Amino acid sequence: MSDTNLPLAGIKVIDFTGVQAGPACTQLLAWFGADVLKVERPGVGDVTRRQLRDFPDLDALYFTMLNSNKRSLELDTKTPEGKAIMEKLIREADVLVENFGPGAMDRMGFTWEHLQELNPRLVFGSVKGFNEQSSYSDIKVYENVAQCAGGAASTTGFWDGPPTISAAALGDSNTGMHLAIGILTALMGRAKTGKGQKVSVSMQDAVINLCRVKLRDQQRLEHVGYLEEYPQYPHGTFTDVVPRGGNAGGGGQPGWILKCKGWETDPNAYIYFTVQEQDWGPTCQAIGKPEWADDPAYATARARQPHIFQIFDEIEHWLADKTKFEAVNILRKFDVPCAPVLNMKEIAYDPTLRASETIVEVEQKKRGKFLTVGSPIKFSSFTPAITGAPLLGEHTDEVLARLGYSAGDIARLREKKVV
Ligand code: CAO
Repeated sequence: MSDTNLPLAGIKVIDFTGVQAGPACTQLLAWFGADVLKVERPGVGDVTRRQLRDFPDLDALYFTMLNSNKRSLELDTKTPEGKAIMEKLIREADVLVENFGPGAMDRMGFTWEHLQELNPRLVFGSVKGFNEQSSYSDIKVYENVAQCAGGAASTTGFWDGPPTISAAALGDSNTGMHLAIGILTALMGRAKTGKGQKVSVSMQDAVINLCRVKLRDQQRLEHVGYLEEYPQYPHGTFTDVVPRGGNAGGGGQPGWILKCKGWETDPNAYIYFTVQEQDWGPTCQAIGKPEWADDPAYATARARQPHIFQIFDEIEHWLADKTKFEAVNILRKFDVPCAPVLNMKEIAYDPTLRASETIVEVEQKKRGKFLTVGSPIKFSSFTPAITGAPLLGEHTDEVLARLGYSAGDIARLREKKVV
């Protein structure tokens, strides 16, 4: 499918975002065909251009992996001329997205009221750490702060260790994905009403949305005093707060991470093993314990739970001479829900993830080839083509010329460091 036929072709997005939460949202819109213009501080740009660099002077992978398929305009929106250019862009845009610290947009003069005056059809997407009603709404927030405020940290990790952060970007990219859904919804709404609206997503709220099963567990705990799928049941103790459950399954099917051949030297020689209620019989066959299938001490979930770790120990004996891949290849034939614990190297070089374009190799100006994520959303009529990220200000001249600025005007603006 050519770029002009992509579903979001013709949608103009001003990407006034930085770091991860905002850029992840606008990158998704760009993949699906929107014209996404990143507005960045002259000479500085998105802070991630310089964060965790692997080569001196090159845009860092942190930046290139969150800003593919976009264009870049250098613009100081705090100067009168810069503000006037931004207003021209807003007048003709469909979407404006920002994720600055609390109050920054208002301080620049871009209040929601002013944005509506400039363009009543504008969909304005905004990310903050906390929502407007929150008593923490004045606080700046990064990923791990959101994971702590959103319930993820208190419920992740082991009961005898501290609250733990997940490596998955529950606060950042997850919030960006929520915002993208909100923006697309507002665009659908605009098609009916002709009016834009403000779409706000807080990082705390987005994390809470993903922690809904823990909110389920809090209520179950209050009703019955225990949580039977947690390792604390039945021998440990429960308080009135959802505990950390280690690697226990979060649904009705118990599971755990189990050692495979080589675990002594390879920190990822493990599989996730699920004891699925409806497939207990085949599971017993798979692990060489057919006698457990009808044994009353093993045959029901309730009977197994008091000695579930003994059962996992036995399964680990069975796994001792099998690699994680060999084990999964056997277990899959018996319908056991399982997977190897894949390390990032295995993911980076997995040929099937390359074939599905979930992981893609992209050409980046100055850098050359690098690996990044492709769209995890697969469509039947197109596959988003992932391109490189823009250099800082790569499209400044082209954008200003289209707005009617002459080469002389642009040179003057550059001299005054407006662009
Ligand atoms: N021209 C002129 N000024 C610009 C500009 C431009 N093109 N782009 C940004 N600025 C200004 C902002 O207006 C702001 O100025 P003031 O503080 O004077 O109002 C300033 O740059 C810095 O903005 P900031 O507060 O967003 O930056 P920070 O580095 O201090 O904080 C962060 C970063 C992420 C903590 C904060 O932006 C935040 O809390 N954002 C909301 C939550 C969020 O999205 N976090 C996700 C981050 S991903 O981990």
